[in-house]
Amino acid sequence: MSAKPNSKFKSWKGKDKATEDSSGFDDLNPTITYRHLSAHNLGVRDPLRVIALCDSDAFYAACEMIRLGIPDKPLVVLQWQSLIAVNYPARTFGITRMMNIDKAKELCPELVVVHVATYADGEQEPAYRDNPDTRTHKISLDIYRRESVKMLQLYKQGLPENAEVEKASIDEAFMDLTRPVRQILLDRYPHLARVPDDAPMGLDTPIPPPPQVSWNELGTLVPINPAQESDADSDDIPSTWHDVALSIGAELMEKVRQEIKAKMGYTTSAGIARNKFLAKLCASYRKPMGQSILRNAAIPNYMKPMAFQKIRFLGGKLGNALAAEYDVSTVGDLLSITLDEMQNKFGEESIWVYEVLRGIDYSEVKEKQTLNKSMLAAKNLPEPVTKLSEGYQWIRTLAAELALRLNDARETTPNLWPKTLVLSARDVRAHESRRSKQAPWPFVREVNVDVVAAAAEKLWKDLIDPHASLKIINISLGFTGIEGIESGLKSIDTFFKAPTPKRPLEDDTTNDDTAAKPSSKNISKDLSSFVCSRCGQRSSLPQSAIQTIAERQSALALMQMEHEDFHLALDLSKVPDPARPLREAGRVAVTKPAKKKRRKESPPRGIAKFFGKS
Ligand code: TTP
Ligand code: CA
Ligand code: CA
Repeated sequence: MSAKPNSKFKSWKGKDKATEDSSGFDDLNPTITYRHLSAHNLGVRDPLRVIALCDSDAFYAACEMIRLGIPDKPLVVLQWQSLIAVNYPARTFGITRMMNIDKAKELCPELVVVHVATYADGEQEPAYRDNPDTRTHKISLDIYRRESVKMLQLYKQGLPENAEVEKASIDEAFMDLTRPVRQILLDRYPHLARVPDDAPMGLDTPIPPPPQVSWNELGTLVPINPAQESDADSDDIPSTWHDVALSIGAELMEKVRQEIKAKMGYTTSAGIARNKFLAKLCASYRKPMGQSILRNAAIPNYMKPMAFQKIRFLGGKLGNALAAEYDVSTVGDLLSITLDEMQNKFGEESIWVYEVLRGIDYSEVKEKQTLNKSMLAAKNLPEPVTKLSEGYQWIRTLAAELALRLNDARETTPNLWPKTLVLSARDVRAHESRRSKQAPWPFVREVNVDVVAAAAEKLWKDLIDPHASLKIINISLGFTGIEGIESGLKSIDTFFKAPTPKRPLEDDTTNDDTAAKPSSKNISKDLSSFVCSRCGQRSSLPQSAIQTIAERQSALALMQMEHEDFHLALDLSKVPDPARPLREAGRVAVTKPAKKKRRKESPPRGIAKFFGKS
């Protein structure tokens, strides 16, 4: 439960109109009372909130350095012709991600060039090759995914249990350190844990002034006054209790980053601040091997010179519209615009723009369900498939990837059970751009390329008319409805313990006993529709598609998968970044608007028009 804001915490309540001089940075040094310290869960409005974002340095390149046992050599990772990762030694030669590989070799003749592993037709495992063939090979990012999973586990193990860890991309994670920091703070300053008998306002009495923080060894401070030389300001400016909290967070991060280095060999960089947006933003302030701390007092001067179009979601049409409307480019330029004006021009929901410009972000750090409900291997074909027989080589390649992904996932969650195998193909000429077939997946423990390929080939034959002329440009193969051990086993149990209590749709003749149970709480009881947890939209199956329970479930799973594709496409269209071949690496995360004046979880309305397709 969040504590009721006391009347004297005016800054907790919505914004007053921004004034020219305050610019709305009005909550940088909130008064901390005993009530704050005794409250168990102030959530995202905790005035002593401490969030960190930890990102691996030159991640894919680091994975390859460690795999090859060459710690200090300049190295780049190539995906076809694009440089996708450049290690720090290579960066000293002026090599950048945008560069052409020949140019990179020219700058550094001893450059180690690793092409990402690829799957070739019929191979069960991806392999490293110097010159993989785009026409027959498929990229494998499996080793990076595996390292990523291990690293996330180490973050969780290395931090106190009450820290929250959320994977943010393949090489980064957010950590909410507020609770462990609070505990350490109260241990170190036990006088804060108890309201003194003579406290004039009881629980609402402000706590005594904080000690001066010594930031040595804790990281790089983003300066409060960047114009001044050196970090002299850190000693002169009295610390706040939030600074004390940040410094404890920095200790925790230092420790966990050292553990990652010791156990896995990776160096990381972290940003530590009062929310996710700022933590992500300052994580790249000093890279590599650094942690940067953004004190509240440093927020205004850090934000003001920033090009606002660099901020996620302000990079696209909305950013362009703001730039055009006011003919400006920096955050500072936009601070004189009042909330009212912004909302009049860009809709009520633009409060999140107003807030983000002031470094305010109330999004939560939340551990996502680590279990992916679906797994997809897809390939854009270099040459279109024009007849049935040409598809088999790709199906085998995709089957190999899918089998490996499932087996990898089973290493962390044994007995993962996908319920459905879905094959889909996109024909350039067809009216319906993507056609699919799916089948229930049996509970087989041994999943290998042969088993998956055999099932997929069957689907392929069902999908493709041998007499039709084809022009298929993309094939994807996926597992959907993946469940973990407990639910899987329970389902099998109930299968053996017939008769089971009535289930709403037990008109089925298949033996897919779990099918009666929606795999997700978002799926309607009668398996006719699901509600997307991201946009709240309900999608229903057409009546004709509904036959057996297994078919309903497969069709729903497919619909969910396609709906997720749609969100992915939408996300990508919000952050135009054509130079990026892969989407795994995170950008500045302004996760969705904060709550005030907002409709619950609904997508922005007034500003929605700025997020459409270009
Ligand atoms: P990043 O974290 O953006 O970059 P990085 O880890 O290589 O370097 P830095 O030290 O600056 O953080 O991306 C993580 C990985 O994601 C990167 O190693 C390779 C992959 N990636 C791509 O495949 N394509 C891209 O365009 C980007 C940006 C990353
Ligand atoms: Ca990185
Ligand atoms: Ca990253």
